[in-house]
Formats: sequence, C-alpha cells, structure tokens
Amino acid sequence: MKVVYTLRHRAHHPERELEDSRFQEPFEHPGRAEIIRAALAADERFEFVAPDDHGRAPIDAVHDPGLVDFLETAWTRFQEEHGPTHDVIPDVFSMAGIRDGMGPARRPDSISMELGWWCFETTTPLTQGTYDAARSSVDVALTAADLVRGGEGMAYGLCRPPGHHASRSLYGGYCFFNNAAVVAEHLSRTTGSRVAVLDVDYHHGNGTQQIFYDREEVFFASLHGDPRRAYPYLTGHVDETGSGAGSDATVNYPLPAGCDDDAYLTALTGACERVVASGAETVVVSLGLDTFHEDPISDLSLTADGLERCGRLVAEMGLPTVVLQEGGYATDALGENARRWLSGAMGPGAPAG
Ligand code: OKP
Ligand code: ZN
Repeated sequence: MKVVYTLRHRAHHPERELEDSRFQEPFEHPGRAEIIRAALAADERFEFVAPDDHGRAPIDAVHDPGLVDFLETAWTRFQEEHGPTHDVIPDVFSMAGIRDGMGPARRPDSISMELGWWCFETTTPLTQGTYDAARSSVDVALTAADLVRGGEGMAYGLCRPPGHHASRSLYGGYCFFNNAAVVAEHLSRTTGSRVAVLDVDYHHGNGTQQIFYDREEVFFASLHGDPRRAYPYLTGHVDETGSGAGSDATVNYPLPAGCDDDAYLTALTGACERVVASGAETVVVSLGLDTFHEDPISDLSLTADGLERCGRLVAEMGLPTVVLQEGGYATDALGENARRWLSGAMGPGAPAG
C-alpha cells in the first residue's frame, strides 16, 4: 500500500497543552507521526510517496478563507504584540451570550480577540511552523486521494496535524484544516461522484459533520465515545442526522465506555452498511487509533486484533478508499496499531510482512 508522508509535519510542535486544567506535555506531538512512519517503513508491503503541493484553493473550498488567512499570520502577529512566546493560545473566546439581545459581534481586529474568534478551545496551540505543517497535512491527504483516483484501491495519508475537529470557520481539538473534508469536497467537485466520510476516531468528527451537514453529496458516518461524556461534548448524538438537502446523510454511533472489539465491530458493520447504501463511490476514512484500550485520553477497549478486523471490514465494502490519519495517543503502540489496521485492510492475501 502507498503511504503519503512528509517530515514537514514536525514544524508543528507545541510545548504544552492546556487540558483538563493542567499544562500537559502535548498528547499530540511530532513523535506520533514518526512512530507510525517507522512501523510502516519496517514492513516491505508499504511504499512511501512524498506529497504534491495542491495550493490553497481546495482548503478555501471547505473553510472560511478568513480562517486560512488568520492561521497564516497569527503566530507572527502575536509575537509582534505579545511575544516572545513559543506557543500561542487564546485567552478570551467569542461566545454568543456576551452580546445576547444586542446582535452579533463585529469581527475583531485585535490579535488577542481574533484568536478566540477562530479557535474554540485551549488544547490547540499555534507554533511558528503550525501553518506550514497544517498545509502539508492537507497536501498529504490530497495526494493520497490522487493515488486512489489514479487507480489504487486504497492509499494512506499519514496526516499530522489531524483535521476532523476543524469546522468551516473554527480550529481546535489539535486540528487546523479538516483534511478529510478537504479531500471529500475535492473528490466530490472534481469527479461529480458521491463520497462518504467514515470517521472511526474515538472523538466525534464535529468539524466534518458541520461542513457537510446540509449537503447530500457527502455522506458522513461516525463512531465515537458518547458526547454525554466525551469530547467534543456538543455534537455526535444519535438524533443528528443532517438537515435540508443533507437530511439522513449523517449518521452517528455514540459508544459506551469500555466498548470492546465485538461491540465495536457490530457498530462498524452498521456504519459500513449505511455508507454502501448511500451510494458512495469513494470512501474517506478518518482513522483515529485512539479507540485502543491503552489510549491515555480515551475509554474504549479495542485491541490490536480488533483494529485489524476494523481495517478488514472497511476494505470489504469494496470501494476505493482514502485512509487519513487522525488521532491516537498511545505512542508506544501507535505504529503497530496503524500497521495492523492497514494490514487488515490489505486482506489475508497480503504477505504478513
Ligand atoms: C483530537 B482527535 C478534554 C480536552 C480534549 C482535545 C482532544 C482532541 C482529540 N477535556 N482535548 O480527535 O484525536
Ligand atoms: Zn480522537
């Protein structure tokens, strides 16, 4: 299987994450992608490909161009006013209630307020190279999509930073640009075919859901920790099924804590049936490996065998599939877990490696 990878992801490297009222060592760090790269490089069935530059237009097709402009210069602008700092984190957020009954806020000009205008939470610092890394992550995703359009049955984009929490006009949840949404939109526009995004990250893909919520061309299915207990808390309930032209083009499978391989595979079988029934001609998988039982920020109980079975089940849909890396924070096991999921997708015919 072809793996798209670039070391440009390393330019995004926060010093710490303000998370659960603690400054933590980042869970989302450059070592994650390097560990996956090393595990796949040691298995001769994987062939590495560098990403091509796809420019900004595919990003502007799903995100507010104001968000893209902001991310390009925000770190530098913050340094000029408040620096030097390694990381840049908002300290005031744009909440509708502050102007309750007074009409919407006007767009701010101050870098301090702009941060909290475009960002929804505190665990996603900007660093000097964040924009370049986020752009490279999109290029990795789009290059994987090109490979699939070019005839590969499946390709894997080793995206970092991840993308599925980024909505049309907000970054957060370790995500800046929504790699899966950019790919789905790009495939939908350039081929006119139906696309489905299947999100198997532990956390609900709120950004992807938001971007396609009222659209029928891109079907969205997600399995995730129930938002009644799990980040991002505000989205991912069963009654969120799309709106307008996108009615019934969204489906959510909130899962209980401790959900094991068999229970997860049962839900995934249902999700895959919905993807096939949607008429999708291409599938984009948001592959989070934070469903693993040892993941430090999640509470499902999948084993490495279970992840391999998941990869097999997804491949058994028989559709061209672009697999994009999202989360996964059990660093010691992360490389092997990625290898196992992708091995399952390559099927029993593939040599063990
Ligand atoms: C990104 B991905 C909870 C804070 C959560 C962000 C988690 C982002 C996960 N108190 N912080 O979906 O793996
Ligand atoms: Zn996640």
